[in-house]
Amino acid sequence: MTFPVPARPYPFPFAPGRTALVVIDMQRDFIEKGGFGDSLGNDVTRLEAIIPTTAKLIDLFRRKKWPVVHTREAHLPDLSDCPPSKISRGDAPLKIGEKGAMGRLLVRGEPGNQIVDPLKPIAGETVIDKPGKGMFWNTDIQSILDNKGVTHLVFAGVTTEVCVQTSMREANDRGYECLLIEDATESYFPEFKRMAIEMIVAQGGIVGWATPFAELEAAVT
Ligand code: C5J
Repeated sequence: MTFPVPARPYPFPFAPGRTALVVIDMQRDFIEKGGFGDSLGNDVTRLEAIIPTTAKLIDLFRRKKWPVVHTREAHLPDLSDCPPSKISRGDAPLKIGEKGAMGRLLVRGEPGNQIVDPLKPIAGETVIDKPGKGMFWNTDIQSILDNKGVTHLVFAGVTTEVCVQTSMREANDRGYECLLIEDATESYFPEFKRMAIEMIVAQGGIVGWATPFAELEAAVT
């Protein structure tokens, strides 16, 4: 059974009981000063603006007892899961694995690698440490979703055109129906966010659907 959620490019077929929320990389490394995003020269304050809407979205899934998955972009302390090309790319003053204001950048267990307090996972929710931009590469997410009978994914998180879009494209290729919540995702570059959403919904939803949180909330309550 599905019911329609108003969305672009046409209503999203929401499947209660078979839909998981995926919150991508809402970790301090990307959202707070002194983290990885900051070290790359980005204005990180743009990203914290979506925390309240993302919190409402998570709360909606919790109230409905639908699955919530959190991801973190995170590497093993010895960086054995991080390609050298990913470390050397760019001219940032601090590289992945080096010590910043919140510990080693993008390394599991470090303070900067934790999800921001207002969106902290609770018991029973899945937390995936992903070494890539996409959530399927080198993770257990596929079997976790299969075990829960999930066929539909609602996406939130950062950044829209990097880890969110990559994960959504990976999910789309694996047969999941994917809906992006437009005001629960953000980019350091407003134009990239806008264009990423346009790319997702173009050509009849070639990657998936997009809608504001209020449309989903109204449709499911
Ligand atoms: C980036 C991400 N932008 N979570 N990671 O490097 O989008």
